Amino acid sequence: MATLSPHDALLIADIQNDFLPGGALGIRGADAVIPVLEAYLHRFETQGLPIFLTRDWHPPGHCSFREQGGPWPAHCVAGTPGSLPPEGFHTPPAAVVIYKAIEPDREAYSAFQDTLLHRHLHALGVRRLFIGGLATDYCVLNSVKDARRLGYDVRLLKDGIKAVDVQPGDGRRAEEEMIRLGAVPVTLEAMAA
Ligand code: VGL
Ligand code: ZN
Repeated sequence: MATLSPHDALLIADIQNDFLPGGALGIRGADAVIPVLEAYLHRFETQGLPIFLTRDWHPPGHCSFREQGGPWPAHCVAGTPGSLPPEGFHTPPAAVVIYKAIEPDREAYSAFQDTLLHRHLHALGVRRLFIGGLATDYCVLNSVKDARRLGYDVRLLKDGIKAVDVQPGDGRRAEEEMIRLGAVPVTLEAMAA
């Protein structure tokens, strides 16, 4: 796999302040993937290929929050500073933003769950999805699972993902599972410019 084709699209999950170091659900080392993801964005943008960015976009009191008995500290409350991409993160004007987990009583890690992503991709004739972002063991894993189930070829941005690792090894196991499901790992370096 070297060059991009007209049926490719980029999907980047949850580049939002709350998932970055210092955020409400800060992922150690997540800041390091930002320049890498920006480089992927640039590649897809210059080739005029579709770009999708997800945002975890919870109402206050979302069921995944600890106060509601969920597993996470409150994070990515819609429209708050923590829900926004970091200052200076370049969002290509043509990128489509997919808001997920917007219902108070439903958790949704996958970019496909309760969203129009599959319809967008289908309408654009996308067959192969390059998937990266945060977090490897939640949004990325579940989005890759759904993408494979829906019949997309998947390339996993190995150098553009980072895990929460609630249990040590969660990220590694998620990567193994995605590869077992047919996702092919790629790096920026290995992709022709
Ligand atoms: C996610 C933790 C909490 C994710 C969302 O989409 O990766 N992780 N909420
Ligand atoms: Zn969330």
